[in-house]
Amino acid sequence: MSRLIVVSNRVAPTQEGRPAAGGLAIGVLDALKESGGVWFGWSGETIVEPQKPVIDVKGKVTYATIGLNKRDYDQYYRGFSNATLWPAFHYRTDLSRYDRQEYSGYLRVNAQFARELAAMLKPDDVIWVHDYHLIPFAEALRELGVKNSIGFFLHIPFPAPEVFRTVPPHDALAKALMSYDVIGFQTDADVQSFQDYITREALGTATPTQSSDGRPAAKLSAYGRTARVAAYPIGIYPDAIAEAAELYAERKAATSLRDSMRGRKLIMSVDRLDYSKGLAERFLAFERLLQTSPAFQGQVSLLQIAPPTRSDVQTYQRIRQNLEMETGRINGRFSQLDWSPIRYLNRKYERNLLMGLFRISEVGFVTPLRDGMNLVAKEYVASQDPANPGVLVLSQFAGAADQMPGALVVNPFDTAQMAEALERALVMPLNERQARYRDMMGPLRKNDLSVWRDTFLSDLRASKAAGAAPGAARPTVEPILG
Ligand code: ADQ
Repeated sequence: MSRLIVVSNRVAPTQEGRPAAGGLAIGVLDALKESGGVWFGWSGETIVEPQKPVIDVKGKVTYATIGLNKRDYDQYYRGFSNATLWPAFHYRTDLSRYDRQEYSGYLRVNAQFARELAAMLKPDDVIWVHDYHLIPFAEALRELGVKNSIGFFLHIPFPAPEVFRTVPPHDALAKALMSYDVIGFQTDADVQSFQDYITREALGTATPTQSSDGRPAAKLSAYGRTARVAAYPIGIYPDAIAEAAELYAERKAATSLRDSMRGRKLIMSVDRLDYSKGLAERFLAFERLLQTSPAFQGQVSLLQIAPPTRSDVQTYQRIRQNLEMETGRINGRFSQLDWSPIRYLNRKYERNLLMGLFRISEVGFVTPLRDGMNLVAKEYVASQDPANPGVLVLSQFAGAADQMPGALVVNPFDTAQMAEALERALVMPLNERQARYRDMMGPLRKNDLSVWRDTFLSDLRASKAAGAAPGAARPTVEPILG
């Protein structure tokens, strides 16, 4: 089998079994170990002098990581990736800012990464690029003459064309995406948004086709290029999570939380501290529950775990301050001598322990305003005790909502509806909880993480290097870079 080359902004910690490893890390690492290959990306460090990739060989997997200088970090990572693309793709055009220099830095880092990787490539390597930091990566490789199959998976939503068009270099970004042979999205809605942009804005064409496992896909042609697009919803390994949850629910940290609840119910939320996750709206819904159904006062607490991320991006500092204020206000309003409504913890926890905490909570409250998939929702369900499962309250705007038929699905912009769903979850009878749990565990097992990885890779391996699509090309306007 040809080698697999994975390219992602951050390369997962090379020590295996690290608790912090998330879905991407686990899924990709398994595939790399199977076929052998290279994992290439930013080391996470900022450097002063330019350097060549640092190579670390572990069995069949070679880790190639490269540092970024301060300017690259500011422009490529903090700037265009996280202050322009991330907010816009999560429909927060109000928070998205555009700066030509930052965009120029984004292209520059992609081109630099492409040059470094090109020097390591063999002709039959298959390249799998991840996420919004690296949209122009294939185009940069193609400019260097690389003919290998290159696939791209977008972990975050692809916005509706009207929203995508608010990002000034939208045309260049769409053209860059079309340099990939396979473009994978989390949901059918994301595929549709990209397809709509390509057919309406880029005047391209779309032909329905099938994925290697028979699921619907489309062949898009535009900018003189052809790519296959499909939804590949990322999954988890539910049985491994269930096992970890059972074990860790009996560890000291989980049992002391349970003891501290003294028979009260627990609503649990875990997110990176990010404005897309809807934390403030969630706190307000919980406040409304306490206000409209006072019988719950003193009887239920919300545990929100949210470690800060990207804390050097200004909008992230603001959301943190706002949440601290809201927690203080709600706790001040309702706390009793021996009970506070919200426990808000700004830290990371070992993954397995989180699964144990999910298991001892009655409700999983996962209400992002927009989310590519949201693995926490899937992890919450997989962690439950089948004999006495908790209830998932899930935002309709998480990609996961498509695949979780047993969840109580809510609109996170509707505080009253969220409060009602919490109440319903807290009093739901056992047989209904069990039925809902079963409705979700089936699909979680059927579409686990290996299915995500294997269907994407088999589509990618089946693809040929991008060819010209006659008649689909049109001249594009190149952005003027400052
Ligand atoms: P994220 O936005 O990071 O991922 P999510 O899918 O929820 O969101 O994944 C977070 C992961 O980090 C989960 O596995 C969770 O258990 C873990 N985690 C969260 N908080 C933690 C904490 N306090 N301590 C330890 N671990 C914690 C992006 C997209 C998502 C998409 C994923 C995968 O934004 O929409 O689902 O990629 O494609």
